[in-house]
Amino acid sequence: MPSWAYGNSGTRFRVFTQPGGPRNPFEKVSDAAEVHKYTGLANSIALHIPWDKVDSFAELKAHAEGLGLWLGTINSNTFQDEAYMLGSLAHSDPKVRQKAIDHHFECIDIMGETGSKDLKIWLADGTNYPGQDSLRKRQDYLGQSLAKIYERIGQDQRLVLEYKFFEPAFYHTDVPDWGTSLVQTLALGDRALVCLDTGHHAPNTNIEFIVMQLLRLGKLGSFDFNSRFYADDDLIVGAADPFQLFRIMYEVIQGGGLDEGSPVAFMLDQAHNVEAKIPAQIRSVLNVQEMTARALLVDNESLELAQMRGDIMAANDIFMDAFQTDVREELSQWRASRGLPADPMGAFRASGYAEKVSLDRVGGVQASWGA
Ligand code: PSV
Ligand code: MN
Repeated sequence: MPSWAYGNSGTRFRVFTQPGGPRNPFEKVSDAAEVHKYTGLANSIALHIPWDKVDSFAELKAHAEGLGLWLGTINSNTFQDEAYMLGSLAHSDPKVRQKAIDHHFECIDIMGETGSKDLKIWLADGTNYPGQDSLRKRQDYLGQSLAKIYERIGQDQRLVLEYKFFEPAFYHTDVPDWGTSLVQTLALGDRALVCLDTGHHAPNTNIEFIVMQLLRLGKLGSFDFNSRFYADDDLIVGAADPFQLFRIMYEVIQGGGLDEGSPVAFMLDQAHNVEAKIPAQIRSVLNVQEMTARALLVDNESLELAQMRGDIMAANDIFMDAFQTDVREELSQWRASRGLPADPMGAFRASGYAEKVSLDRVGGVQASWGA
């Protein structure tokens, strides 16, 4: 789960507040623990630095562990400092690049304290106008900066490089696609992998193909799950297109991404601008579970036979049969058999947690996207 999903967020038009919003990383962790409590599926929370900087990460870790969570991926942030207006790791000024590299060193130090395994890098670097800067030089600078960061990470740690085709840069982005992330991480080494954010592709991109290819190459490090109707909407995963989520999970399963010891870290990266945040995270986790369960139902033996016969319609029927199977009742039973509530959304609503925190959290400033 992303810590930032619990704070207020919004668009450039307005960031709306919600009653009971967390005011610091400790309260974000407490909210995240609610999601795990009712789903049994989300036992880790990723932090964003500097948004989640605290005086003592040991204390934050103890707080998380006390609630049954561990502190997961550390996300760097080189997109909110004045110095980064024209880029960070790919900036043409070596002083700005060094500042961004130093920020990543700080993130690596924090990983040592939190016990985090992954350093996730997403860059806002890019240009708005043709000719604004040299595409080629920036790519070389990026490679050099990443190499310095990679050198610092521990043997049991990884660097995951996230791509995004546009925004905030509109003409070119320095890591726009999985190909660029792949070549940059291949140049670094085995502990550098690609992060696939499902919202970071042009409309109609076949994301499951990318999933298949990265798994095939052993280079899929992590997911940022969310869904989109138009741009990088960061909506609840599976809300816009459950069938796409099913197809992605099918390729994950086929490629060994769900196997014991799989290198794939499954994360949500969502912003709940107007909906209640904890229920939105519960719904997201359940959507992934549901589409995973359906994808596990594909009769692969019959599918392979149909594929070998060239029987297009039979193959498609087998695939669609699994997608169209309602697994909700069986998942309720699965939960009940583990001492979890059969209906996590209902159980959270009935718990009174939302009402309680809105009464308790008096004073202070609510955390929001950017703090
Ligand atoms: C960028 O759009 C992104 O997907 C990256 O993962 C950032 O760290 C995150 O969103 C911040 O909201
Ligand atoms: Mn992301």
